[in-house]
Amino acid sequence: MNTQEFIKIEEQYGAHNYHPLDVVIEKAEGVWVYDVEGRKYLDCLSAYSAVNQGHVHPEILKALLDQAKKVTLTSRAFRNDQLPLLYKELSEMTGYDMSLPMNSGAEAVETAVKLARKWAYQVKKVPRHQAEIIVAGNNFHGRTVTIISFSTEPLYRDDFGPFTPGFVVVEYGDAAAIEKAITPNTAAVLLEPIQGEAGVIMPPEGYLKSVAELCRKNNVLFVADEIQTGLCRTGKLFASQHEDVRPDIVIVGKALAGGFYPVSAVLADKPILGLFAPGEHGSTFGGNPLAAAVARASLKVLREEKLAERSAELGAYFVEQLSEIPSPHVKEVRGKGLLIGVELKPGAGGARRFCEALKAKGILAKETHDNVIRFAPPLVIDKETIDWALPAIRETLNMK
Ligand code: IF1
Repeated sequence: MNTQEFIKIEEQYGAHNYHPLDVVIEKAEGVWVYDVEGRKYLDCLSAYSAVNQGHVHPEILKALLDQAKKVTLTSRAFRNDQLPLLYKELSEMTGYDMSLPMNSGAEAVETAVKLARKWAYQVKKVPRHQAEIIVAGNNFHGRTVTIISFSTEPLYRDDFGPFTPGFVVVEYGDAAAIEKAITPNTAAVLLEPIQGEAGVIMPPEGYLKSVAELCRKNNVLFVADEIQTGLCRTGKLFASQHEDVRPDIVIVGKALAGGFYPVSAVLADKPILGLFAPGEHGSTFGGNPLAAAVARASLKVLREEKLAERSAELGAYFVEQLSEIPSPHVKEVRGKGLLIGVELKPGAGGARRFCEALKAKGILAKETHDNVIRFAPPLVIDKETIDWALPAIRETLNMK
């Protein structure tokens, strides 16, 4: 079947909860993906930073296959030989005492919300069920009803009420707004160190440091959602490390399993994660041996291939080259490591048409929030490939 035939079937039988580019991918390797008609594309989205290690990384594939032949799922009613090793390796790599494994990013965010509330009631002695969590406008933390309850994007919220209470929205980047919003019932501040979906929005220099200081002074937990910005994407293991900030709780997902399997986790020290008692929280697939084996291999690739350093070096180069492209449409080029956004001027006609044009030139990028083209290739990209892409990007950014 060809592209159109696949699209026709998808449109007929699938819910239309996405508006994807009309490219039907059949296989992928490293930074390249191939469609059903054999066309080759540079992946500049990395499945929203889930394949930082590159598509179908051989070492992670081997870990998946070797484990899948042994045992894939035991449930947490019994123990397995992979999860303890993942716990230990996550602790050694991130410096947090403990972790709690889940599957999707949203499930890990929900876990962090429950953990912050539990800490508020048991440790901070906030009156039960009155805990407040401060979040930022234009946040994106997932699609569950509780998470969209604190979204400010009507598209993600409308028609999905009634909403979960207990969340206070403040302007992203304004530490004073957080200080004003803190009450004796505040359990936590939940932030993305860089707002991905909002359009690669970087907070002002020192913002994260100020928020961490405010949290410390007011006995409030600082929760960082590093599901998209973490695991080397921005040039360090965690984006919060660019400001030497160590959040109380860190949420990871996506690249934690290199694009092979949904694996997420909440990281924290024992005084916080030690609060969960048996039976209080869980998941059928959370921490299964296949997930743990894949996650262990994915973390090993991040370390051994020094993907944080690579992201920092090649991201700086990519941003510098993009910034030098003269274009009547570009308003700003911004990014940290290989998480890059090209914001277009309002009169440019929207980022979608530029992504369509890039697709025709063999580059797959995704618009976010109408006017921003996100460039986030797998961190295994090399300078030669960036140089290969630049002329096509230059031409596209100068189209009528
Ligand atoms: C979609 C966005 C990106 C995330 C952060 C939690 C989650 C995500 C910072 C939830 C997930 C994905 C979800 C996917 C598209 C993509 C996305 F456009 F939606 F916002 F990356 F920017 N925190 N982001 O970025 O993790 O439950 O999906 O595993 O829902 O369309 P998940």
